[in-house]
Amino acid sequence: MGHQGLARLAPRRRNATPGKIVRRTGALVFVALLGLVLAHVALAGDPAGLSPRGPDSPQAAKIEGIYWLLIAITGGIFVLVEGALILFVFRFRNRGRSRTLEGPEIHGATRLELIWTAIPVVILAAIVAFVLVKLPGINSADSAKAAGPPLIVKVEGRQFYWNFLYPNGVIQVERMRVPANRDVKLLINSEDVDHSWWIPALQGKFDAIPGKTNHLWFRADRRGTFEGQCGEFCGYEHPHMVAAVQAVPSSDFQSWYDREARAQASGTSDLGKMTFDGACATCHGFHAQGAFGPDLRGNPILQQPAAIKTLLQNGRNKMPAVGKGWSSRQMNALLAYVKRFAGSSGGG
Ligand code: HEC
Ligand SMILES: [Cu+2]
Repeated sequence: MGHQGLARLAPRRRNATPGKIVRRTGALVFVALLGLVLAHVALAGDPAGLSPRGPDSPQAAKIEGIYWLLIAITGGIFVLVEGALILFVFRFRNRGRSRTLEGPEIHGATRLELIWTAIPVVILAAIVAFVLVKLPGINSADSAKAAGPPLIVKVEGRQFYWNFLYPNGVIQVERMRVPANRDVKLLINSEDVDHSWWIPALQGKFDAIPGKTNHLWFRADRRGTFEGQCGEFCGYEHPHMVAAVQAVPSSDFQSWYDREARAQASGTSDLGKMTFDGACATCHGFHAQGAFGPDLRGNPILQQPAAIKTLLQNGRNKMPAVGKGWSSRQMNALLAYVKRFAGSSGGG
C-alpha cells in the first residue's frame, strides 16, 4: 500500500474536537470505575471471586503462597506502569503546542538500560527460587503431622466420570471419601482420553493420561466436601465431569470403609446407583429419561445383561465405552440397577 493509502487509513487527528476528547475522558473514567467494581468482586471471599479456594491441605497452601507472590509482583508492576502512564499523560500533555511537534531524540542511556534489564532478571530469579523451594512440599506427603499411614486410591478418569478404586476393593464414583488429617496418595490414570484431576482446595491439576500413572499427594486439613471439575476438555459431556472429595473423621472413615467393603462384596451396596448417576445420567438423565442419549425407560435391552455388557465395554456411535475394564463387581451392580428402568416407560 502506498504512502497515500496509509494516510487515508490513519485517523484524522486534526478533527478531534474538544467534545470528542471530553467523551473519551468520560469513557476512561467509566472503564476505571468498572475496573474498581470488578476488582472488588474478584477479591471477594471464598468461594466467589478470583481468589483461590481453600487452602484446605498443606499442598494447596504452598500453591496459594506461589499464587499470592505472583499476584503481589505482577500487581506491583501493574500499578507502577499504569501509574507512570497516567502521570505522564497529565504531566506531558500538549498544552496548546502543535500536534505535529516532535519531542527531542535521546540516544544512549547505558545505566538506565542496565537497570531495566537487571530488574526483570532479579524478579524472575526470585519467582523461580520461591517456586523451587515450595515444589517438593507440593509433590509429596506431609507425613510429619499426618495420623497413620497413607491411604492409596486409584483414580480412573473416564468419559465422563471418575472411578475410585480403594485397596480393600471398595469402588466409588465421582465422590471420593477420605479420612481427614491423613495423607492420601492418588494413582491417576485414564481409560480413554486425557482428563485432568482437579480439586482446587486440596491440590493442583494432575493429568489423567491413558497408559501412564501420575502420583499426587494431599492431606485434607479439615472435614468437609471439596469440589472440583475435570480440568481438560475431554468430549461432549466434559462440563458435567465433576468430582468431590469428602473428608471425614478418621474413625468414621474406618467404619464406613469396612461396612462398604462388606456391602459391595455381597452386592447390597448402592454401587449400581452411584455408577449410574455418575457414568450414565450425564447423557441418559437420572431417571434414564434421555437427554443426550436416548430415553432408556421401558427399553427391553435393560433386561439383557449380556447385550448391555457388550455395549458398555465397546460403546456405540456417540456412546463411549463407559464400562471398559470395569470389574465384575461394578458391572454386576450396574446391571442390577438398570433393570429398574426396564418396566417404567412413564414417570420415572
Ligand atoms: C456420553 C453420553 C453417554 C453416556 C455417558 C452413556 N450413554 Fe448410553 N447411549 C448414548 C447414546 C448417544 C446412545 C445411542 C447410541 C447409538 O446411536 O446407537 C446410547 C445408547 C444406550 C443404550 C442402547 C439403547 C438401545 O435401544 O439400543 C443403552 C442400553 C445405554 N446407552 C445405556 C447406558 C448406560 C447403562 C450407561 C452408563 C453406564 C450409558 N449408557 C452411558 C450416550 C451415552
Ligand atoms: Cu474429563
